[in-house]
Amino acid sequence: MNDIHKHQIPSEIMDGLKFDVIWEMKPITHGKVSHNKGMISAHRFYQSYGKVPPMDPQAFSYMFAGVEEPKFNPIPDEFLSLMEYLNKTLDGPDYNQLVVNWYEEDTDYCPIHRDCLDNMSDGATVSIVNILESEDLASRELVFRPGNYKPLIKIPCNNGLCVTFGGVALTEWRHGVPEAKEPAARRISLSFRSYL
Ligand SMILES: O=C(O)CCC(=O)C(=O)O
Ligand SMILES: [Fe+2]
Repeated sequence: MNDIHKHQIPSEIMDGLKFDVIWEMKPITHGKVSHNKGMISAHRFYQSYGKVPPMDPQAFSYMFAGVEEPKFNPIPDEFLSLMEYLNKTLDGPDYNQLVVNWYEEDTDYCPIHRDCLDNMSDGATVSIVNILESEDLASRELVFRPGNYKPLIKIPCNNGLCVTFGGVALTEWRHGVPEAKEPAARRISLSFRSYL
């Protein structure tokens, strides 16, 4: 696989992912993420489901699950046909973990980071699927930073777009979602991972 691969999720599957239904699943408050400097507030809403990897509190990485009190939330039924589709379609180990991020305000963002690789399955990729409130408003961008002096790779997060990344894009590059520069559609991102 190329390090970043983009493809569109078939409409039969997107039709089963209703924006309003998933928006209702949003936690009440912004969560906290574990960082090398301790727990810091996230600038978006997020929730993790499925396999929770053991957490190393010293690790320099964002860890979206198992913070404070590691616990296992099963992946909600709404997302299972999408996960089965991805597991059937994509090479590599099956996904067993899902982080849902909800971006409400234009100022919500996901800081540039590398995903936690501890206990990630060998040869794993991460797939991020985008669900937008409306196609009439601007889309946010998912940005990859291959290195300090290399140009950024900016991917407009249109509805139904799946961005799959592995190899150095996963293990060495960093990625994030900056604040929207113009009024943007509310966005839900579903990020699938495979942990041992
Ligand atoms: O919302 C996004 O597209 C980024 C999410 C992300 O990087 C993550 O959950 O690790
Ligand atoms: Fe990430």
